[in-house]
Amino acid sequence: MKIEEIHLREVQMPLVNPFRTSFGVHTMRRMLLVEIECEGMTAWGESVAGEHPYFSDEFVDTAWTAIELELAPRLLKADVSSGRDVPDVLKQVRGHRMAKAALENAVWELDSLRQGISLAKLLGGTRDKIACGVSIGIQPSREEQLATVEKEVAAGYQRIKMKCQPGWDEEIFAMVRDRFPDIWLSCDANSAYTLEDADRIAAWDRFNLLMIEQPLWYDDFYFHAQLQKKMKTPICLDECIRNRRDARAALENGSGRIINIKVGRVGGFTEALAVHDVAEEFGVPVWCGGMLETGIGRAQNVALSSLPNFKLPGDVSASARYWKQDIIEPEVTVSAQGEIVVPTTPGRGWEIVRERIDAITVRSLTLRR
Ligand code: OSB
Ligand code: MG
Repeated sequence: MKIEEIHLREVQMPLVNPFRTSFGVHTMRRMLLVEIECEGMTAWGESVAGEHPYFSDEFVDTAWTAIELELAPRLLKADVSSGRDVPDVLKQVRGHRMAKAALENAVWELDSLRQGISLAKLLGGTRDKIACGVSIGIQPSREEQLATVEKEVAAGYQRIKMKCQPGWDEEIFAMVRDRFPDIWLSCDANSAYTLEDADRIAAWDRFNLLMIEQPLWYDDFYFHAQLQKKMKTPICLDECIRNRRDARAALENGSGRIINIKVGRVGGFTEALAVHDVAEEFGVPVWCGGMLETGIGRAQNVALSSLPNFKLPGDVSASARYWKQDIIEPEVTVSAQGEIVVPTTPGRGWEIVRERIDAITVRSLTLRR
């Protein structure tokens, strides 16, 4: 496949509710979308890089620059037969994984259209529905925290993850556990703690959490192993897993017992599949993380989540939790059992609404072969 044009755009979408984590608050999402054109077909990808380099070192403007100056020109010179060929085309460029993923995932989508099969099938998915959880941001008050958890449990979500940080942890876990003794409950610190907190964190075993996500430094899995030895609750690794080697090193080292796979964080579907396989080899379950995606990234997360080792509910939830109006149709909905049906039609399985994308586009650029 010779890609003829790559359209890059930045869109800005206000979130229906502010999303607060230990590293900051999102009220609006700035996102890069790429559209590739090839042999009369068009396919889309999304870069999940944030507005600031707070979750990872990439951000919207670095992703834009990397795509414009380095990545898109390489892809436009290449001849690729599938998404699997893209990492090799881009490999001279180090890092910039979220930027790379936007392009690579669009090529996977293109290939699924060309083959007339669903993206899920092309990726090797085996599930016809996926299990959904939610990630709840740090709320303004304890009352609002409890009310939000109650609402999401009532909606049917199978796992509730609570963002936490020092000062917003034990009391919150105790309150929510008390109200819901049996649900799958987890927390995500986004690296808000250090080893000085290790004994206190180890004592969270009393809350019977399904997992504790990335409690320590974003680039560490050495010290996570020391913490994991002290506690029964599995550590789930997010930020620190950049590729299949990290996954293998972390699992050999005992740094965690669960991996959150974010396709942007690992640089695209090829690497996401490889991380999935490494975890499976270790008997370690994975789940699909979220980055407050638009419908494009969300649809692609649904496809990825249909692979067999996605054994725990992901952070892939309904469009309406994020957006007043999503940019795909129909919007992504979750059943009362907390499941999303995996589409079987060719491609991502949800239609792009171009007028809506145009209306929120703040800059765009076309690159040609
Ligand atoms: O750590 O999983 C995270 C959102 C932005 C950055 C990092 C994270 C998150 C989430 C939200 O937890 C998941 C979602 O609902 O998309
Ligand atoms: Mg996380």
